[in-house]
Amino acid sequence: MKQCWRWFGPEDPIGLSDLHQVGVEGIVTALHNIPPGETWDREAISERQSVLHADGYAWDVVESLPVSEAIKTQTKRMADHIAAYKASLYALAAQDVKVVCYNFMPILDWTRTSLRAKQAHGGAAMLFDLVDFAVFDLHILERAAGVDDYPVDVLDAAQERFYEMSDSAKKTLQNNITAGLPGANDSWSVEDVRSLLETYTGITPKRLRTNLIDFLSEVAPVAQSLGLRLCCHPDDPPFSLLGLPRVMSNSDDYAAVLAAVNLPANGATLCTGSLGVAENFDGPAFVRRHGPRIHFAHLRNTTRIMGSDPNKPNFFEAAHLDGDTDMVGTVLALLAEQKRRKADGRIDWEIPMRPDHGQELLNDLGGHSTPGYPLIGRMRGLAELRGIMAAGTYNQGANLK
Ligand code: DNO
Repeated sequence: MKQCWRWFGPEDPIGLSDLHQVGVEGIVTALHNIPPGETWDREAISERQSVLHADGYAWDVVESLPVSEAIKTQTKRMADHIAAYKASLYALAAQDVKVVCYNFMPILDWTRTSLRAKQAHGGAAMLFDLVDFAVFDLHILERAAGVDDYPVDVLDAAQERFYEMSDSAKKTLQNNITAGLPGANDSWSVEDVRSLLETYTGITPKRLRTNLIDFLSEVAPVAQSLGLRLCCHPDDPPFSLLGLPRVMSNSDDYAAVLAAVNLPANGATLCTGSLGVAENFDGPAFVRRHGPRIHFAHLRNTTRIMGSDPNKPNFFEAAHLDGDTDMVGTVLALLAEQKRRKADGRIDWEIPMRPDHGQELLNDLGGHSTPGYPLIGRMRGLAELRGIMAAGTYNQGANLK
C-alpha cells in the first residue's frame, strides 16, 4: 500500500520536508479554505501541488472534497453546489489528482467529546463518551426531542454532570463537538446547529440514503469518465447523533450504495477506526466484500467501553495495533486485494493508506499538535502498520514460489 500522511496545508504545524524521515510516500490534503459548495479551480489546486512538489511529494488523495448541507438535504442551492462539485472534479482530473474522499454525515463530521484524555501510559487519546455527548445535546443545545434518544441512566448522569461542570468545561465540550475537528467540513455555533437541525425535519435514513444516491448518480459518472475514484468515508461514530440519520455506518450500507450506482468510480474509504466502533465490524470481511471498490484506507483502532446503550458505546482511540479491530487481518486482506488487482492488470492496484489519527505521545503532549494528528503518535502508528505490510508482502512473495 502507498504509505500516505494527512497534511492540512501550509498552516499544518508539521512540516512537509520532515515527513521523508518518517518514511511517508504520499500526501493526503485538501483546500480547507474553500467552503463546501464552491468550486476548486485548477489554479488553486496547482498552487497546492507546487508546495508539495517543492518538498518532493505529490497530491495523492483529496480528503475531503466536501459535500454541502444543501446537497445532503436537497434544498435550494443544491443544483449550484452539484455543478461546483463536478467542476472541481474536472479541475482535479486536469491536474492529475485521482482519488477523492468525501463523507455524507449530516451537520457534524467526526465527533469526540474529549480530545486529549490522559492514558495510563502517560500519553493522551481522543474519546467519545455518551454521557458527555448527552450533556451537550440536552443541556447546552437544549434539543427537546433528545430525551427520547438516551437510556434513563444516561439522562440522569448527564443532568448530574451538567450541574457539576464548570463554565469553561461546558465551553470546551461544546467546541469539541461543534467547532469542527481538524479536516471537518464546517464549524458551527450552537445557534447554527439548532437551525440546521430543522432542515433535517422529515429526512429519514431512507430519504438521506436516496439523497446520497441522487448525488452519486450525478457525480460518479463524471468521475468515471475522468478516470477519478470517489470514496465515501464512513460515519464517525457509526451511529445516529442529535437524532440525525446516518447512512454509511456498516458494511451493508456500503453494499447498498455501491450497488445503487454501480461504477468503479463510486467507491469506499475503509476507515477501520470509524466502522470498528460497532461490535459486529469485521475488517477482513469488509475487505473481502468490497475490496475492488476500496480506493483509500484509514487505518486506526478504537477500544469500546460499553455503557447502557449497546448501539452507542463509548470508545477511545487505542494505539494502532491495540483496540477491538483486527488490524493485522485487515491489512493482510488489503494486501491480498492488491495482489488480485495486479493479477487483473488494474493500474490502480496500489491502495493509498494513511495511519489515521494517533495518540499524543512524548513531545506531542502539551497541546501543540492538531487534535488527533500528532507527529509521534502517527509515526508510531505508521511504523507498526509498515511492519505488518512488510511481513505480509514477504509472505505473499513466499507463497508465489
Ligand atoms: C477525521 C477524518 C474525517 C474525514 C472526513 C472525510 O479524522 O477521518 O474528518 O476526513 O469525514 O470526508
